[in-house]
Amino acid sequence: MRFLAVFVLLLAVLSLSTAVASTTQKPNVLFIAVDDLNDWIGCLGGHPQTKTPHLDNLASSSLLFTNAYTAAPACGPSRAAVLSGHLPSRSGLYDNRQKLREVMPDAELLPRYFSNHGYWSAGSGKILHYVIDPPSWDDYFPAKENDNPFPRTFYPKQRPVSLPVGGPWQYVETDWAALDVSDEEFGGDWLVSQWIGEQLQRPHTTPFFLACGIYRPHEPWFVPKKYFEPFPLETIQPGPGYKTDDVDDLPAAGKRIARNRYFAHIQEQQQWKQGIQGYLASIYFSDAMVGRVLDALEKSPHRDNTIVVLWSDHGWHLGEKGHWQKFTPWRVCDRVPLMIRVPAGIATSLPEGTKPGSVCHQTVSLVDLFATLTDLCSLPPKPGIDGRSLTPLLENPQIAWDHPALTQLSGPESYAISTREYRYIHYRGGDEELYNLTTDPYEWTNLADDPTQAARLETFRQLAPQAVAPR
Ligand SMILES: [Ca+2]
Ligand SMILES: [Ca+2]
Repeated sequence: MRFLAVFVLLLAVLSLSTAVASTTQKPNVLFIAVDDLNDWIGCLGGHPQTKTPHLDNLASSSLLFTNAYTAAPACGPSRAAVLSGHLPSRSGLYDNRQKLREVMPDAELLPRYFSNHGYWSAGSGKILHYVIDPPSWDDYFPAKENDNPFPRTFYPKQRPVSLPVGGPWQYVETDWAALDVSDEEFGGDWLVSQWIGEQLQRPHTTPFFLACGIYRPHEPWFVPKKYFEPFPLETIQPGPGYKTDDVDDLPAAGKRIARNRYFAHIQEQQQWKQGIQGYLASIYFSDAMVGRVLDALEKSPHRDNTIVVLWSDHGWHLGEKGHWQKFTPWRVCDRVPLMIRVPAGIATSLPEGTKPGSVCHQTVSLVDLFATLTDLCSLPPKPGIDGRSLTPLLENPQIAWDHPALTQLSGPESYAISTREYRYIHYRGGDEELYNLTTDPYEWTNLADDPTQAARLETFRQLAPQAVAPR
């Protein structure tokens, strides 16, 4: 009897230790989303005045994708696609006015999927579009019960500060200013990076999926004044993709999206340089906040078994094609920063990890992240999702990869398709554009009416999304 009791106890200890070993062996995930960060960052060769030392440093220890595209050029549908694994044309979530849980009431989002497979999932800051979606997380800062992802943030008392209101159409947050506050007094992303850093540095008994949502450079471009200092107003230059007569060769549907009231108003108010300065300062601030998180990881016991993914939900126009803001089919708005770092020896599907400083020019989509992360963490593939694991590219960024990226505009019939060499745009009503990225990375010359491109246009038409979900 005593022998049996000892035997049972031994079995229990053995099975417990096996369970602990098998869970602690799984890699952790640090999932960093930056809001409205376009391709101006240093490691993508963007705006010559951008300062992104920490992003560039992360790229030098990661694999950087130079042709990663968003599933939609707006916060709500882009983030919903990443976290659900479903493109807008599948889910029916096309624009910011649609509520996630009205469109996808039962979707098991990425953090919940990780939780359901033995992970502790937590987040801070903006990961979904202005909601936390409490059932998707084990923990959140601020507390998930309030369903508000933003911690306290300093705002000037008198607003607008810099850009007068042009009319009721103007988004209340379109404004910029250097604030006379410290990072800590500013709060916001500083508090998010503080909480994420604390989670990274404490012991964990289960693997973690930790999501860090950095809100800048989303508007308003209010950040502490020290982030404005490297960008004196008299030195400010437009983005490298700006060209004055660029809209002339767009079809009518393209012209309607391109020139918007914002850019005209900003130019009229002589605030263009100030706006660019505010965006550069906000990028520099967000880079510093990402740096705080990465420093915390560097000093944490989890450094060597944590996968890092950094992505932006979509890009931004600051005058390119006469446009200010987002919601467009062009590359400055649809191409996004994406980097993935996998340390060696932690992912069964990628034993060597990613090669530091490697670069992949193949076309990928943010919707691929769901399948990629479950693959890297040896979780069962989620059935029925869009996208595919990028692990083969993480292993060898040069391999053939013919998977065009679909970026959906605000409805089923308007979209852009990106390959490594070309981009095709289709608008509801039938207008089209075509660009050769090899010779024309800023999409200045629309080739849709060029008779020599007829066969290529036809090939792209065949790639139109099929069986699209209604809006
Ligand atoms: Ca956004
Ligand atoms: Ca043009």
